[in-house]
Amino acid sequence: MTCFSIPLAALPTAQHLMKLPIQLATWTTLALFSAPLCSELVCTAHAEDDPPQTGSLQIAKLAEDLSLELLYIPAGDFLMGSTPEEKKWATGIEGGAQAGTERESYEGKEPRPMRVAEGFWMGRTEVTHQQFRRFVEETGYVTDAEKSNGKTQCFNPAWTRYNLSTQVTHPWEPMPGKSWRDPNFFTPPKDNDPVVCVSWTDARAFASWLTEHERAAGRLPDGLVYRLPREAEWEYACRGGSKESLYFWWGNELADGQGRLNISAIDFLPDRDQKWPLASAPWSDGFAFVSPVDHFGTRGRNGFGLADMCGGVWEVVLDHFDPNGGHQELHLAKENYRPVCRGGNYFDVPGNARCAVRLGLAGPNYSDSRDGFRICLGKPVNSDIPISE
Ligand SMILES: [Ca+2]
Repeated sequence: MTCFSIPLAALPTAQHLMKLPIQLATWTTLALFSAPLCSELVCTAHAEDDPPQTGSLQIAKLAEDLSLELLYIPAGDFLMGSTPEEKKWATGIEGGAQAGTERESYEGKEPRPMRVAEGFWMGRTEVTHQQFRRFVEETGYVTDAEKSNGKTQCFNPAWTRYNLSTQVTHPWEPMPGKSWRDPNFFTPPKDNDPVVCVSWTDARAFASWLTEHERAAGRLPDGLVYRLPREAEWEYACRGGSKESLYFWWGNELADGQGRLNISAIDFLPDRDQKWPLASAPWSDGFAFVSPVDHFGTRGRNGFGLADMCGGVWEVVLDHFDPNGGHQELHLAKENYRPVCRGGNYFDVPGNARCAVRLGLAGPNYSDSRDGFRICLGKPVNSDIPISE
């Protein structure tokens, strides 16, 4: 077995790192201070009997030169949901979310104490274009958007603006022929961009492949699988270990978000002379669409070392949507199930990129150029959910 389990507390300081040769402890440091991880380094086996500690690193090796990193998150307690004050902020002048909709009610009336009873490893970043491409190259997998009559929702460059006084015209439209390979951004996707235009079904297929891939290589820890996180696992991970009910993983202050996340900021639309009309972050994050994963470095990582939990792309989770709030354990709808997505996206205003924000997608085969995913490594919980409709 060649997976890693390195306690965060054992990390050398950045100054020490400059003087150290490449060794086991340096691996974790590199994972936390740079991205992507230096995949050319040789993995060193660790003692599997050692219990993992917060921040312990697990590496799935997708190819000789391509890794996917996950960080250990111990069992723990957190508060799911948001206060009435937070909901009010979200639709206020700073939060910028549209007032008068049901959207904030999906977070539940008040924060509820919840426990994630089992530790797990969470993807350090969203799954990248390159990682997803590797999966497709090895398996020939066809995403929902690429199937006959398939379509995904992409940005329409002919869109001019919101017309809030008459009919709200949205810039995202169903577009046949578009897919994760070409999400209709203004430049081709880059290897380190988060993959988008993938459905809940596609995301689960990636996770299933990764489980088998790592099992075949002898790297899959006993009793664990790669899968989408449960909704409770996602929100617990997003809050970064905080026991408080905070708007963002860094706190309640929007200004402290500068340099931490990719949301609808004052960046201009490509080839246009206007910013996003609902931009509510008074700074540039450098990107009108997706940014490379972990672009914001240490400042963009939460208390568990996870990057882009708020903003970036929506991250679909395992649970089905309950409009009354998320659940501590996996929630499955009896019919007409709609996967939950979390965290907001590059186009969202700050009020829609909070830790508590949650939406239900149209269905398990729906995809969108704002939606991606992050995987975790944990005990299996979903063996009875069909992989596709
Ligand atoms: Ca995200």
